[in-house]
Amino acid sequence: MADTRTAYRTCPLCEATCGLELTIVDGSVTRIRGDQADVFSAGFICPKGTTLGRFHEDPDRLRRPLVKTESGHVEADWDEAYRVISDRALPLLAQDRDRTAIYLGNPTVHSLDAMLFGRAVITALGTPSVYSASTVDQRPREVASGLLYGLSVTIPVPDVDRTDTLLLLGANPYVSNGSLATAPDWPGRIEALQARGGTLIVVDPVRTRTAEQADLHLAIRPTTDALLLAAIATELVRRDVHRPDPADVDSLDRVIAGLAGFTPDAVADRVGIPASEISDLAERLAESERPCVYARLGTTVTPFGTTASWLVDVVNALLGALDRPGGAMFPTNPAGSKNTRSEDPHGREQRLGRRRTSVSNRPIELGEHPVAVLSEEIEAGHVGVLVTIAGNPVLSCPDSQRLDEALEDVDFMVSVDCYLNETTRHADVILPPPSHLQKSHFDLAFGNLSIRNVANYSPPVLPLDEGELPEWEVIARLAAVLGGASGDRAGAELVDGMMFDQAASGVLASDRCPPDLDEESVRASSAGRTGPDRILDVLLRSGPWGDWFGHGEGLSLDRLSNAPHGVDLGPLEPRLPGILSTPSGRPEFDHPDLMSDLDRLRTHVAEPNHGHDRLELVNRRTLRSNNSWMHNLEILVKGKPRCTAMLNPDDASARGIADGDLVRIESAAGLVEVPAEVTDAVRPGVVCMPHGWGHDRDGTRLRVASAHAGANVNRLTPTDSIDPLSGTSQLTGIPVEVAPVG
Ligand SMILES: Nc1nc2c(c(=O)[nH]1)N[C@H]1C(S)=C(S)[C@@H](COP(=O)(O)OP(=O)(O)OC[C@H]3O[C@@H](n4cnc5c(=O)[nH]c(N)nc54)[C@H](O)[C@@H]3O)O[C@H]1N2
Ligand SMILES: Nc1nc2c(c(=O)[nH]1)N[C@H]1C(S)=C(S)[C@@H](COP(=O)(O)OP(=O)(O)OC[C@H]3O[C@@H](n4cnc5c(=O)[nH]c(N)nc54)[C@H](O)[C@@H]3O)O[C@H]1N2
Ligand code: SF4
Ligand SMILES: [Mo]
Repeated sequence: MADTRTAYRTCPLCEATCGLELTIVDGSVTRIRGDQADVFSAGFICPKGTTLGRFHEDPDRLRRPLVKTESGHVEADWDEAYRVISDRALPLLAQDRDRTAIYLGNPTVHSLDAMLFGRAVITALGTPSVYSASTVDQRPREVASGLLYGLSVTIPVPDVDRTDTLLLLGANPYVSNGSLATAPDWPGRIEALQARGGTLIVVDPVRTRTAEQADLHLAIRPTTDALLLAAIATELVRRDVHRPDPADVDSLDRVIAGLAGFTPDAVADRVGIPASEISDLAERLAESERPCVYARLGTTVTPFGTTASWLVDVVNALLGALDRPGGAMFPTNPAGSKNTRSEDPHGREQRLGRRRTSVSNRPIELGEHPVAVLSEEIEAGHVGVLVTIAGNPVLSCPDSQRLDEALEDVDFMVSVDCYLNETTRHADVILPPPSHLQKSHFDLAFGNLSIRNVANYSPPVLPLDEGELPEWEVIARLAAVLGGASGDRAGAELVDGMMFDQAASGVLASDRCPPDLDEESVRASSAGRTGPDRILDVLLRSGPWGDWFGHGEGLSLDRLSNAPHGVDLGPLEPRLPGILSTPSGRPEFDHPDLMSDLDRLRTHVAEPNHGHDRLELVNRRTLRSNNSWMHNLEILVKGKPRCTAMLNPDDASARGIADGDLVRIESAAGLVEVPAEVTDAVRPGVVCMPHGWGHDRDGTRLRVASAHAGANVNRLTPTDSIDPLSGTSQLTGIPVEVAPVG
């Protein structure tokens, strides 16, 4: 008799946090489908979510540590791997802890273990140089939030379920399933918006799946969203249809004065949208009862990412849509976050650019070096020891060829990763986590970004196999070794104890801690648990919906463990001014660091439009990819190649390029060759490639991915163009030349 069971868990692959229903027969996952009873996703799932069983079984997925030798990477046991780290890294650390760096990749945010224990590695390393995928992604949004609201985690999200006019810029949630706006089933939610008579407007140089669904698609020129938003703002004011919160009128008036001159007429040619259409767009937003503006990746990876993010909030505020149901609202993280902990709205003044990198003087914001400088810092000899956790910067970071070469110069590199891939092949030691189905899951980060307040915990679905360690322990042992302790179970327990103490002391320091709660009771309540689950329990119980260790009805890990489909905490509620942490106690719309960027924005109006000799390169995502790392699953890569360059028919015929021809794309940084896909979905002057491909390097162990290698778009992106406010790399609107090969 087969042993068949059903398990439920949240998908850890992307921000949509879909509930999954897994059928497990004799210890193997035989089916994954959407969990119809999940309180948030109600059965929605995408093709990636069904592959977690295949990922678990992928023979290329690492089960044992690898140590680099003269003849390549060889398996080692855990003790030996940590001994190599201690033998090789500790002498380097003893010389100079400043000559160290860490890179944290995107899946860190999706891993409870890595979220909680990655910090211990940073502390143990004592490094001043933290890098992450944020500076090739959302950092401008966070920097804008830091200035506007006092905290970078205070990010407004679109209230998709209640809006009646949604203006989406630089986002393709039909494919990406959303970002900085956690919502399973974006397609269903957008269709529901339209079914209730609402409107979707998409601004994107490409007619994406999302744009196809839109009531109106405006094909903007890349990098110019800040100009469009400025023109919408001036137009709302000119028509006298703005309706801001009275408390914000003064600061918004100063912004409006600063925006004078950014009229629809003035920006139309540069943004590539007729002035009359910009004016109509402003009118549509103003006439709507519950408008909402939301912008994402296409607007942040530009030289004006921070300014665009700011102007999104300015337009929302002018529309009276900020912090209002149906507008752009602030979630309340059930595991707590900086914006749930303090009742005091008055924070310190924030200023940008106080710290700078050593080689090219780039801003270090929110404690992180822009990843664009990693290669130059290595070249300058500043990185003796490098740690990467869940990242593949050799594919995901600008001028990837240069970084690939620079990594050879790092004295000692250790990676915590599931694969021997383009990045980890440089590592002296690779420490593999178990598969996602073997760890517990809770989305610590997405509670800050969720369009509904929801809490959902998943225990591991499959046990660890012989010789595997939980991910938190892999990372905790690494922290222990780098901190000079032992790299065994005892070392991990030491680090675990320290991380728990930190969380427990946070409880007692909280404004909301009941007066009779003492440290003893906090400790006693977590008895029997270790690792991330123990810390998570403390965070939940002391969070905004917490049970305060038996003082109320609220959330605890026990309660969530008994709710496999999640706990719905209701729609978002207005939170201003309570969550602000600014000197004025209001949003600082006229923050001087933001206002002072308007002169630079003015010069952007006058910059020449590319589009004839030189095209502008933009990026896309594909439904069956997840950044760079799911291409080793046959089911996701089979069929026609997805790594193509989409070209407008006019641009293609002007170059003698036919659909399917191999083309050469060349930028100041490098060149790639990919098949052309001729389509009027891209606006003239634009060429569009997906990111995350290029699995053609030697020394990897990705048998399926290397058979579907594709080309790496980041061979074309330069390191020298960044948003000077946030340090984020420009990845879109890169000038390129495109020609047929041969
Ligand atoms: N299937 C899949 N889903 C994913 C991922 C994945 O790799 N695959 N990655 C996940 C991650 S890490 C993230 S951050 C999210 C990102 O999710 P989204 O923010 O939705 O980003 P993209 O899907 O890349 O869509 C960005 C859009 O911006 C457009 N664009 C480019 N330049 C400009 C511009 O200058 N202005 C405007 N207005 N638009 C522009 C592009 O054409 C593209 O359609 O997706 C997540 N989800
Ligand atoms: N040109 C261009 N470049 C881009 C983008 C773009 O749109 N265009 N998008 C940017 C964005 S938004 C992002 S977020 C970055 C992503 O950039 P990265 O985070 O650097 O790259 P990923 O491809 O997500 O690599 C994830 C790595 O983590 C490993 N991994 C997966 N799950 C786990 C886990 O649970 N634990 C551990 N320890 N390892 C795990 C995988 O094997 C892989 O090596 O790329 C950025 N780069
Ligand atoms: S949309 Fe994202 S969370 Fe949902 S199943 Fe797909 S990968 Fe998983
Ligand atoms: Mo991302």
